[in-house]
Amino acid sequence: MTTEDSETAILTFLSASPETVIEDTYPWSQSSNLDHKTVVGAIKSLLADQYVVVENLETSFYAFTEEGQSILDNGSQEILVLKALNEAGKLSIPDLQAKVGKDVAKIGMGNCMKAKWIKKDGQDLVPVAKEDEVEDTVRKQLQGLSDADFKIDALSDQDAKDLKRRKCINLVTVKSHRVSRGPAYQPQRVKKAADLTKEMLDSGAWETAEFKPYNFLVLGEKVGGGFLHPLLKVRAEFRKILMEMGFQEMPTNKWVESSFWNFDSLFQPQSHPARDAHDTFFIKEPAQTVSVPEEYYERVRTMHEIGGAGSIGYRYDFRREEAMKNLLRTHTTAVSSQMLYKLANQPGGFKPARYFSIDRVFRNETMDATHLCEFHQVEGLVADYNLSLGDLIGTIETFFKKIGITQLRFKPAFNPYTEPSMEIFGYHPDLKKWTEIGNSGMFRPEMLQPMGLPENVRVIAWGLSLERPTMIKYRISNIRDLFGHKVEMARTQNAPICRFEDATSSA
Ligand code: FB9
Repeated sequence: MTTEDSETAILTFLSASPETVIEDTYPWSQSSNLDHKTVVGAIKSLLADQYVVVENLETSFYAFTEEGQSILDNGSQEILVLKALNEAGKLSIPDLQAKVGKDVAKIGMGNCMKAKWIKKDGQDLVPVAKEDEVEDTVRKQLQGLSDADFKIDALSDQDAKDLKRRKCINLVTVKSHRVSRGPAYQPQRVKKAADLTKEMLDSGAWETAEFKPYNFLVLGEKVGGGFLHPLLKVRAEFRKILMEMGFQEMPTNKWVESSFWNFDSLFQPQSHPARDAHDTFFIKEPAQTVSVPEEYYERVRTMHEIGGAGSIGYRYDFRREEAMKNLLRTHTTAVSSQMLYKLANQPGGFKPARYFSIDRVFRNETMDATHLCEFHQVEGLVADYNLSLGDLIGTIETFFKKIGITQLRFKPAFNPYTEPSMEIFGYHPDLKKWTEIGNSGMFRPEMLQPMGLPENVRVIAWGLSLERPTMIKYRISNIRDLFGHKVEMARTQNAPICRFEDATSSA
């Protein structure tokens, strides 16, 4: 039975005469074999188009529980017990339970005892009265209720209380309606047009058609669409900040690099521990890179082997085979080296530049709550004449102020490709503690000179991760809840917009 069927049944019923009324949809549905809920649904829709007018009714009445229905059908538990005892003459409790069932025996015995219909004889129970000598009050009350059409006032409060206590009846309240013809009543539902169609325009039917009124209050369908991962929301903020600071993004879409650009061009010796498979993912196929700029390669080899630019180099045999190994880049600094090389060898020669990169890097690390074997590195560099450590610190301060960290401390550190190098610590206003927030340094002349950069060009650079600030921003303690196959989609869907309080203005 669909809502349409109920609509038709209602409109047909009301078509008898203008005065015809459905006094109460609840009994009317029962008598019309319609499900009351569907009838109510149909009335709501007919009401919306004023086919009918309704008056809301609320009817409460008692309804039998299964227990109540079974007492009405088979008699109360006490009567069933008395009947069983009279049939057997006397019964032990286990035998009685076997005969009438545990629940009936338990409730029946209690009420029979109270009514002094039975008594104990040692372990046995014996009947004192015949079941037809006594009155099955409960059954009688239930019968009375049924005869009185379950009306509330068919039972005294006490009886109602007793029958409820014995879980024989429940009070049911039904919301129903008194229905009569409405101002737009018609014996058949005229489907209102929801859309103006080409056919209607061609046929002219639009002139007479009745259109459904627009319901501007109705909520539109939830627009689907994607959700930016929290990491990408923070990345978008960092991009905006770095571009505001005049930096342009480096192309980082190539995750596989040669050891030459990832390590050798950064003056990182081929024996450096980070260059073995424990820390770095080397590519099996293709294992070797196709080519490197040969002249530049020679200058890098020379710098590693015997130095130059005031450096004594590392005094070892630089192996081409090692330099040509393909790997998953361990830092986006591998892209910085290529951009600096291009900067030095571009037509018209070197021009000052500011570059940044934000993309994935891979390190063969043991995974824990804050480390995966891949993360997103954020790196910034400024290449210009006579830059100083002060310029580096100033640039770093400017960046972190824009993400809300104003108090910074710099701790001397070591990187193979920068000297001096500094770890960056910041006081995090929310965490209320000093946190390591990055690393930085001035690229070594041994790295810059072979590229062909002018003698007095200095390159300052710093780096941090995207994961750490994102975990702090979105209060995520375990990195596995942030990144990877275990992430709950809901977390991404409900992640708020990322906005960093730019502390610059409040400084
Ligand atoms: O991101 C890191 N910490 C951090 C950053 C921001 C932040 O909160 C913001 C305010 C909201 C909170 C924390 N770190 C760098 C510090 C630590 O988490 C560190 O334990 C882990 N580091 C990663 C490397 O782990 C092996 C973070 C990652 C990192 C470290 C160094 C660099 C880049 C990323 C670099 C560099 C560099 C140095 C010189 C020249 C060029 C690049």
